[in-house]
Amino acid sequence: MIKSKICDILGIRYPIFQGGMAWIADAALAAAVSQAGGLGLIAGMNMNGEQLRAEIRKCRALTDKPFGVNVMLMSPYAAEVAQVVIEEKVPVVTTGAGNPLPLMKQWLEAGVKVIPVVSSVALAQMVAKRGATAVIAEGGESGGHIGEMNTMPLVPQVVDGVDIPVIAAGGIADGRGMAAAFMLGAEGIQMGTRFLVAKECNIHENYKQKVIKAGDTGTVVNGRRVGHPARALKNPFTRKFAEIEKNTAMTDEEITEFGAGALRRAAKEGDLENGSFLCGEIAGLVKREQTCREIIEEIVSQTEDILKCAHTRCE
Ligand code: TUI
Repeated sequence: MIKSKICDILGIRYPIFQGGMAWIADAALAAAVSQAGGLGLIAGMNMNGEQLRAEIRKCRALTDKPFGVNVMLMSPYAAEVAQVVIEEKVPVVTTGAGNPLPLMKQWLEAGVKVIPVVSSVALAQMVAKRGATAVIAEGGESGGHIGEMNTMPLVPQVVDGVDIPVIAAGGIADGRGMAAAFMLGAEGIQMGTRFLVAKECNIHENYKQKVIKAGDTGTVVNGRRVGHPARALKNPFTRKFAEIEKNTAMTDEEITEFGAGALRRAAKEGDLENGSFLCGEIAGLVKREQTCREIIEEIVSQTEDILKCAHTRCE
């Protein structure tokens, strides 16, 4: 049975988190993951406070299991979303794309558990000192906004740097990845890409088909020039983005403007030309649509099998 301290801390069956993917992770997906024994997360990024409140209530109607909200710290709604999390008594928040310290005190005082995504040991230590329950060490193999480091070197260094549980993220989509995360000292995993093709994931069918068809070199990172690197499936949008980033005549503001609305165009409209299909490097392993329960049970069973006979691999 794959279980770790974080399961007891959060009251979940398996130490598997679903990434809080903007425009994607809604109440239906979060509830399905939580019902299957993982930790479902609603993405707060694309919602204002009242929209998030409605989504939280919808999730509560679908599951009595614990679920959380992901607060994207660069969102213009971060402060109001942070307040709604408290008012709605959401038990756990994850944060992304920045330093959560300014919001942490109010959450901790309200009894909300805080699990920040970190992309360095320094940030992990800072949030651990200020009361984080755990950290998610997310490497640059992930889809969406990424930091500088990759999962393999990041996870063990964060594990050595803090004495709270570490959840590994970035490049994990099956039991091999989960077992490897445990070997690095993590006590759980977070996955986004694998859940993109969950039956309960309400994204446009074009998005799911692009993930399923992607191979090992199917993703690319754009946005480094403007300080917002993000990994997405290659398409006309990412090619155009790469061109304009190289163009010194374009200002950073014009580049940022070019990216505006692209996540919605991908997730909701399936716009293959102008959408940004955020996706991790592990997409090549993701080959079919399954329910969240099938995904989670398959990964748990694979991980158990691998860990049971791990020693035979180096005899
Ligand atoms: O947040 C994510 N992934 C995201 S957010 C998003 S929406 C967006 N769209 C366009 C541009 C930017 C964002 C799409 N995907 N993942 C969590 C994550 N957080 N990955 C990396 C980090 C991170 C990076 C630096 C966390 C903290 C950090 O600290 C910097 C600091 O201020 O110390």
